Amino acid sequence: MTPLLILICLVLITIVVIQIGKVTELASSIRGEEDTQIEVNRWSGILSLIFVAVFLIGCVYSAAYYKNYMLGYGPHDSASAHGSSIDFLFDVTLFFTGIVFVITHIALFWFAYKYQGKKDRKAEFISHNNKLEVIWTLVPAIVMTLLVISGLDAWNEIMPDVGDDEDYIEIEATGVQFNWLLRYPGPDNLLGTRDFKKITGVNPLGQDWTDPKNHDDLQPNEIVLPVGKKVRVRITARDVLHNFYLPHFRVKMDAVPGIPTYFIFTPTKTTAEYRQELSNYAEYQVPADPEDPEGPQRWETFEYELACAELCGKGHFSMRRVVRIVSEAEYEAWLSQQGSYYLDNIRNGDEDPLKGQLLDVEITQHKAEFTSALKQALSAPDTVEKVVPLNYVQFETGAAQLTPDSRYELENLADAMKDNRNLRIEISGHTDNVGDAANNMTLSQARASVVADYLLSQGIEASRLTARGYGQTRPLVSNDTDENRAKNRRTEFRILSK
Ligand SMILES: [Cu+2]
Repeated sequence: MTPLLILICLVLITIVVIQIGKVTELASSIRGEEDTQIEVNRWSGILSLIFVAVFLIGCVYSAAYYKNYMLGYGPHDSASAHGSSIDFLFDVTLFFTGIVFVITHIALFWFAYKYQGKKDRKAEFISHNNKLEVIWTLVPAIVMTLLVISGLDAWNEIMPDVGDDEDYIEIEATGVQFNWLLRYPGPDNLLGTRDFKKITGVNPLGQDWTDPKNHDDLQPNEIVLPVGKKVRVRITARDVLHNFYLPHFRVKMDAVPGIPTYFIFTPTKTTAEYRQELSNYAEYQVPADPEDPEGPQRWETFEYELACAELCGKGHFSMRRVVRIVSEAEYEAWLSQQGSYYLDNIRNGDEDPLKGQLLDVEITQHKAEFTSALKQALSAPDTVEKVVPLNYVQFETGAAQLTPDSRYELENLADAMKDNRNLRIEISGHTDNVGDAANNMTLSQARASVVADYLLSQGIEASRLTARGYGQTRPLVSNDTDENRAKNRRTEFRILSK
């Protein structure tokens, strides 16, 4: 109802204004005020010329003034390999449209001045002019064709997919309301499969946990990439439209639910290098926080960013993510600190279809733990005791019977003995304080011997091995909680000589 009333009011107001206009016109012609009108026309013409001059000078001045804030100018050279071709295309377009912009604005206001209403001046009627029409159709058509062709050329150069033999990193960005979910492939360099039907609260991407490629995938909060390495970003969305936009790298691609797409780019400047570039410009030599004049300057706090360039809803602003471009070594260090999403959040929980099974990724991880503990022990000074835990050698409860999965850790140990021919070790078994101390002693001795027997069966010389049970006499921590008792039930070895 209200919109209808407003509409009626608007229509009535328009009619009133038109009627007043007509009355005024009629009244002035009756009173012979044609001269006044001509004076008004003259002033309108002069003011039009002043306006267009101020407007065009203002355009040029503001462009020059804000140059160092605009992408493609000042310090904002593209930070990716393909970016300069996009910037070039932008400049070419700006050149042609700039010429048209200036000419049409000058012509528009010049005509208003030149052909202002005067006494005895009559409008000329031209039905058509072939020559003019050919010119204003052909010139834009040629320019448009040139722009489109060079645009397609740049597109084809930027968009080919990576070849099989190419060295690249593949990451994935999924737009959700209102967030980017980022995924890295982990050490296997392969992203695992997804199925939207598998999406749950703890599985926001719908990853299929029976696919081993998913087991080492990471879900970091920021994008960290090594400089100079080709990156393929898989882009998709879970709900509404989003847009994956990395302004400094001239990367921009719609993220559409159900239509996975990609963008390939190679970062060419680290964050630190970009900051260095910014530090040369006065605009960035001011405090980043105006409240804190002594604090860091704008160039020091600069970060590349991932933005959503689609107006996706009221939480749109919160989709910003920091992008860090670092050296290869820093990237590797960062990567090694990121935990697998599956192992940290899903493993052995309610949603884990592989609950209780040992996974390849865990076998690899356990081997890495063993290798690093051994390396540390081998390089330790002789004054300290060199003990290496065998965390994944486990026995059936109350028995000296190895669990099937223990073989992987035993293989690690056997390999270490073969690789280090002079290594002599003492294998030791330990228990918690539950049960009879004498029984515990016997049990731990039996367990240590089982490990030694395994090594003997692998061809390791008996002279390099001793096995000893310590029962409950050497707890690592006090036996006060279940967790602590589990830590004390352990098998380890001590390096006697190397
Ligand atoms: Cu969005």
